Amino acid sequence: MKLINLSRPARLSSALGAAALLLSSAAFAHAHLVSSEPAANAEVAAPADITIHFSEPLEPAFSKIALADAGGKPAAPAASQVDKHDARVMHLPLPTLGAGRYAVHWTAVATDGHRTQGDFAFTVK
Ligand SMILES: [Cu+2]
Repeated sequence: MKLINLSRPARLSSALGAAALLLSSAAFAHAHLVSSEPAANAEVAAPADITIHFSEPLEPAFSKIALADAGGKPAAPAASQVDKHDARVMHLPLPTLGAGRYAVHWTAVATDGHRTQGDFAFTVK
């Protein structure tokens, strides 16, 4: 009787532990923005490209960066690319940008198929 009473909470806590592990590994597998160049809200000289570092490797086919000018028009004709040497990094080559504020929209699909996305802006002096 005493053994059964002791084993129940033990089983329950190990089940909770397994569930917590599953949850945290699923959350960990999402690709989150770690840093970017230009940084969010930075004021910079016209950059040659936008580079975003993510927490997880990306699926190149479904991940992208788009850039819009202050009027909402696309400002970068080239396609973004996942870095050949580090799949956690994505680049968008840029034409020479005029002064103004630009909005970056990124979509990142991690290797587990989970999609994350976000926006940030920067200003070209
Ligand atoms: Cu995920």
